[in-house]
Amino acid sequence: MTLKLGVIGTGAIGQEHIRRCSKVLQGAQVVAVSDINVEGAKAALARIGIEAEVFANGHDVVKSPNVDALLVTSWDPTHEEFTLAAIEAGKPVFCEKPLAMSAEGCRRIVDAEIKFGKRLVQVGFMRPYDSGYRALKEVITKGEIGEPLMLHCAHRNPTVPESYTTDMAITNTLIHELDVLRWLTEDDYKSVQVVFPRSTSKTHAKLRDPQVVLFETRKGIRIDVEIFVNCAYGYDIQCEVVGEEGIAKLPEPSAVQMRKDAKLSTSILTDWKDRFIDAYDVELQAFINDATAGKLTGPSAWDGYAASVAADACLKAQESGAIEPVELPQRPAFYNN
Ligand code: NAI
Ligand code: NAD
Ligand code: ISE
Repeated sequence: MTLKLGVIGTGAIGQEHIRRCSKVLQGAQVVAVSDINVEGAKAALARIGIEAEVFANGHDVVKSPNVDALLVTSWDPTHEEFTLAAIEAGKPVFCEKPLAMSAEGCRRIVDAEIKFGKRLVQVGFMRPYDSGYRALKEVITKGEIGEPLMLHCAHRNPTVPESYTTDMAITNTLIHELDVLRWLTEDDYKSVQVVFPRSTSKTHAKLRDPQVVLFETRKGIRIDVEIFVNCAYGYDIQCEVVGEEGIAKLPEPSAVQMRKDAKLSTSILTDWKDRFIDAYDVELQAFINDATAGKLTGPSAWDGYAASVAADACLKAQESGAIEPVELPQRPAFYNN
């Protein structure tokens, strides 16, 4: 059976996901797309070399009788609306991160899904599908470094556009760590503080960059995450776990080592599309398989909600400078495996 997909948002990642669902993965076909930039959507389909119906409004994609499942890859503030519409239509939906702009918005999605009575939402948290993160988790789970005590992490992008503001370092960028570090440590956040070092001259008036986010978890693990989105030199994701008996570090992406001109060097990637290319393939193949089988198993609406509860506390901490509590309610039984 072929799962017929509708894609809302044909920008950078929308095009990447259309390409992989059409040319790389098995069991799906993109039959409809929409973007507020309709000409851009048509040009994207032509570039990728597929034919699909182009709608001016994402809600028409959701309602189309030809569409079995949705990919929401439009701008962050539009995710909640389209995910709620997909649930109302009873169609599985893969929604890029963040699930919504606040915990309150995510909660509306969680409540709608529970009311529907069956999981329909997978959030685009791809790092748990990354082979490096999986290897790191295995080391921790097997007890090879003893109990984790501290994590030192960095999320660095080479540059961001003028439209990217201080809050987006949390809601658009740190949101990946907010999810993956819960998954990695099997723990939840207790409190958070945000501190601002001296700003880089490469930033602009509406973005304080870099930022350092400091967490304490319920088990007492201390986590520091540097977010630096104008780091200039590359796209660089770091995660080091300090345990009682040793230290485990996220592997670097493989790259050829060069000896040339009296230098020993390896290249650093510059784009998230390349850094997590395999993880995106695996997460979407899982969504296609699970949606076809009628049982979603990937990052859930509850995971999206949990990350956004922490994100809300981070946003508060950016403003207050104080240590802010992170108060995640008990997970409903609906989300137990
Ligand atoms: P983008 O700006 O390239 O694309 C967004 C697209 O959404 C644009 O084409 C825009 O015209 C369209 N759009 C906005 N409002 C719309 C509406 N109401 N109806 C239809 N189309 C609409 O942004 P990008 O980088 O592709 O990001 C899109 C989403 O993907 C974001 O939510 C972002 O957080 C997420 N993302 C996830 C990544 C990951 O690693 N999982 C990586 C990059 C982005
Ligand atoms: P983008 O701006 O390149 O693309 C978004 C597209 O969505 C645009 O073409 C825009 O016109 C369209 N769009 C916006 N609102 C829409 C709506 N209501 N209906 C239909 N289309 C709409 O952004 P992007 O980089 O592709 O990011 C898209 C989403 O993917 C974001 O939510 C982002 O957070 C997420 N993302 C996640 C990762 C990841 O690593 N998981 C990477 C990139 C992007
Ligand atoms: C982008 O939307 C992503 O999700 C990337 O993975 C992240 O590194 C980047 O900071 C975001 O803007």
